[in-house]
Amino acid sequence: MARAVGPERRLLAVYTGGTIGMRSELGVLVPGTGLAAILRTLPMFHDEEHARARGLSEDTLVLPPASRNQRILYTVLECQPLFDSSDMTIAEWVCLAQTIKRHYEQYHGFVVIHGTDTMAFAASMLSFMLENLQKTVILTGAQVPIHALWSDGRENLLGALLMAGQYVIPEVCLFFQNQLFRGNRATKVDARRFAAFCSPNLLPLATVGADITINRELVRKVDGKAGLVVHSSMEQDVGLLRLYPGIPAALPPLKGVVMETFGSGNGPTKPDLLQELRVATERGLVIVNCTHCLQGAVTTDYAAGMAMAGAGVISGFDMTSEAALAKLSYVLGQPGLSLDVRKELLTKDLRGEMTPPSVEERRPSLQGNTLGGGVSWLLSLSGSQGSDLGLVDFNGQTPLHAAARGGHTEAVTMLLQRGVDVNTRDTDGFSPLLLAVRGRHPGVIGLLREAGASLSTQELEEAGTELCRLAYRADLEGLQVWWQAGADLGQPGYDGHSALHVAEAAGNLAVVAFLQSLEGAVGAQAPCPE
Ligand code: ASN
Repeated sequence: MARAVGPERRLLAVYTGGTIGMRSELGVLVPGTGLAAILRTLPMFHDEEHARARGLSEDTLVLPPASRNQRILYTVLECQPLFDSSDMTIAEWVCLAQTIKRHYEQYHGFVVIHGTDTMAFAASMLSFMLENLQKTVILTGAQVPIHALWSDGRENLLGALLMAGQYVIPEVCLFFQNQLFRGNRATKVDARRFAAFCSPNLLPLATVGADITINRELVRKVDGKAGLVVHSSMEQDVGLLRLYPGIPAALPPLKGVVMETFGSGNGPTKPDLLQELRVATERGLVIVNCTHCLQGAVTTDYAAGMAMAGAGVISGFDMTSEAALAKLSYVLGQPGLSLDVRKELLTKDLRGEMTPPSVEERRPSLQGNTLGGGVSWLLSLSGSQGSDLGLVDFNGQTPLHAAARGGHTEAVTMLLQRGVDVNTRDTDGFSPLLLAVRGRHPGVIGLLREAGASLSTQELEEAGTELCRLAYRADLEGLQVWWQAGADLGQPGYDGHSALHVAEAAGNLAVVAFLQSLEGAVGAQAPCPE
């Protein structure tokens, strides 16, 4: 992101329709032609005196000076026909992307004037179609026609022109009510208010007030050398399905579906629906899970969310449904990719459209207790007898539990040398080995296993669901520690599916390869160290 330099910045404003230029006919609003002519009459949009002195051509408008040394010149390209954006389809958005490509070298930036109803879809689609974008593209529009006395159109359009003219923000953005959003993060939330859009899971890239505040760290960086690529081959056979309580087990005949689920990605767990989903995903239907909540992300915290994952539904994390639909169309439209590669692409952040969970967030949270910080105290007890070291806290946890949970190899070694019980259980039946697995401490796991520790039957049986969860999240490290601790990686989850099955369904190739490399071992346990 940089402040644009140079005395003149040239923009192309592509006018596709929408309320901003609409007129009333027989009491209803319809798209109206001649937006450039209206803008020419408004001094905030055109400095006629400067245009004449500069000898600008008829089709070029020029803004009054926004800064001392820079002028923003722009040309309005009116599409034929103009649309209420409710009529826009992927085909129109492909044309739009191609128009930008055709004029890419001629202009410094682009403003797309679009109806608001499907503007978030349009911005999402364009973000996937335009790869290696190095120039600013901003969509904007209005809730009230620009020629009305009280209209948001003037501010929105002027703001979009100023932002695209004065800054290089190499992204597809959406400008509305003084906020510049990443286009594939925005969604329309109000049918009438001027603050019609929000970006529920990402802060705005910029906010305009008396000053312009840019969130520089959010703006995507570009590969300086790569040229613009337009992906016109988008899959049209994709759709959106919103779950509702009691939904029957029938899926639409499409190639890709964005499923809007409840809460954090949950759905009904009735067997016929899960079976329908499983059969469909195995047949090759690609289903992406997005929450129908405005804010938040898809997780597998609930069995009802895990069931979706187990049926082969891919997590859309915190993507808006608009972005997920556009991504699905883009990924399924790419020629020559295998189904597994397509599924893998869907789990990746391609254009800043989603925030996949970090490794830290994937880790199970461990609640500390008083013993957690007492390792130095423990080491100071090196003269104690084994019986003191076997004392328990109110959860029935021994110092070995605490040391294992915290990954303190030195303390574990000392405790084992003092002869503490390696298979001691707390009041929940958890062993130090299980806590070391949950804390991902391979060093401690190795020490405990060498000392003869093993997971209990209960711990082994309950591992199945956790293993499926890790496989779904492509969490190899998590799976490896379970394997090291002697868990049976073929142990089924609560719905009868194994980690391998879940990884295959989710297209997590590295996990599939790992589990297959244990072939013969999956269904058995890691050998116990001598
Ligand atoms: N129906 C209009 C459109 O999307 C709504 C608007 O632009 N405010 O074209």
